[in-house]
Amino acid sequence: MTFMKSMTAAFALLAASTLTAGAADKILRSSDTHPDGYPTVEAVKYMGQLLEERTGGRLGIEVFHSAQLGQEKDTIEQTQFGVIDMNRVSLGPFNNIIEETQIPSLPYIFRSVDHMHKVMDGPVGDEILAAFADHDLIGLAFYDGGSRSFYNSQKPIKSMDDLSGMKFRVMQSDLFVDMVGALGANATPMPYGEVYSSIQTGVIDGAENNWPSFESSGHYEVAKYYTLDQHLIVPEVLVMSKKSWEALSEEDQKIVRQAARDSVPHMRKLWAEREAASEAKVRESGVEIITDIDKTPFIDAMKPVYAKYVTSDKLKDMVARIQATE
Ligand code: GTR
Repeated sequence: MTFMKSMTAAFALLAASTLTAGAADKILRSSDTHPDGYPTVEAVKYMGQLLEERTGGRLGIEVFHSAQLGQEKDTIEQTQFGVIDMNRVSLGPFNNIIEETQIPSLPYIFRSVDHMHKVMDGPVGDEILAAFADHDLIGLAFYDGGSRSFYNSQKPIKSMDDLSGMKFRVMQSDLFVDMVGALGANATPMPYGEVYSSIQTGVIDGAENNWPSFESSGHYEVAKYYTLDQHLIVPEVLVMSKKSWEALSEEDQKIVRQAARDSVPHMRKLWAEREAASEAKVRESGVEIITDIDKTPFIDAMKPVYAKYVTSDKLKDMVARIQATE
């Protein structure tokens, strides 16, 4: 879909929704690429319930799931324009526009999901959320995105040598293009919604993602090899359009921010449950899972990527603080 077409589709859907929206007086429209029931979708709905309760029904949220408003890159632009009020996206599609978002998107920057939580719940996370304000957006909260690993339709990948020359889809981020290149493979940036058919028709050999996305997208039906190299633990983010934000009273802004924060523990619980369920479903379907993989060469190969993207003192300092976080 072209940007103009997706804008038109978004307007049409939003106009229709104002007639049928939920109980609150003012409904904030929120976009998500994932299907109904996915942890991110459910977490934003939960935030909407908190908002309705805490504003006595003045404010609520309607989640447009399943990429109804378009693919992530387009919906981010629509959110900046104020056509969409809220958006739940990966940090990846922000990498080319907000340099701070590159830091938690660096391969192997986090030692574990716990480490990621400590960093993103602390001052570094707050600084990254604040950086959205220079781009017509308000950063509200971070959600979980597990760890991302490579899957493909061709063969079991057990080492970097096996990746050589293969073609993988990445999110639309130069950093991820370079990450795949540094591993000796070729990256094709493309919207999430095009990945299934691109694997099926052999345009690409595979992609990379976490258990819930690998499962809910159906990619596991066409990519039968999943190698748990866990190169990324990239958080997801919930943002609001600055335009929509500025239309709220100061009191309501505080309520929105707090409700977003309060949705995080709920999201983490849903995430843990869905990760286990998705893993079970994928394993049951007969996908070959490769776990005995030495990550050291993968980590070493990322040095030029860090050198290219961690350039300013500000970004270097962020990396140092993340590495020093126990
Ligand atoms: C998922 C993430 C989505 C989207 C997708 C992708 O894990 O939750 O927001 O970024 O990956 O690969 O495009």
